[in-house]
Amino acid sequence: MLNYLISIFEILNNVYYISVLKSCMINRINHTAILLATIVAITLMAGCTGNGGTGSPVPTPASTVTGSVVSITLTGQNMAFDAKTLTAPAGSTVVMTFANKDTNIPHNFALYTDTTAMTKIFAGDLVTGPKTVTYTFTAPSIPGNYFFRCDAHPQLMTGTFIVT
Ligand SMILES: [Cu+2]
Repeated sequence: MLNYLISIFEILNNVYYISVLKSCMINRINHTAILLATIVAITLMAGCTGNGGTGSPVPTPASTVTGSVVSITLTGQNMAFDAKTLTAPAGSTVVMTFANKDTNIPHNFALYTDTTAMTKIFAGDLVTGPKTVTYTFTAPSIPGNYFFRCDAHPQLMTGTFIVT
C-alpha cells in the first residue's frame, strides 16, 4: 500500500517535473526564436541601409540634357533664311551647318531670348558668301519660343527657335 502511494507520488512528481521542464523549454525556444528573429531583422535592416547608402540612383536634374546632339541645316539665300522655324531639345548641343549662298553678302545666325534681340544667347560669326560654316552652341535649358535672325539683316532674315 505504501509502495503504491509512493509510486503514485513519483508519477505525479514526474508529471509535474516534465510539465515544468516543458514550459521551461518552450519559454527557452520562444526566447531563442524571438532573439533569432530580432537578429535577422536587424541584419536585414542594416543590409538595406547599406544598399540604400551606396546603390540608390542619384536623381538627375531635369534641366540638364547631356549627350543630346542635334544637327540643324540653315541656308541664307536671296536675303532670306530657308526656314522660319528651327527646333531643338532643351539643353541639347546644336551643330548647325550654315550655308550662305549670297555672293559678297555677309550673313550669320544669331539667337536671342525674344524679338527685341536685347539678350543674346548665341551669335555665329558673320560669313560672306558663298561659304558654308558650322556653328556649335547649346540650346536654352528652358523650353519655349526664342528668336533668331541674321545680325546683318535683322529686318529681312528672322525666325523662331523652338526649344522643346
Ligand atoms: Cu544676312
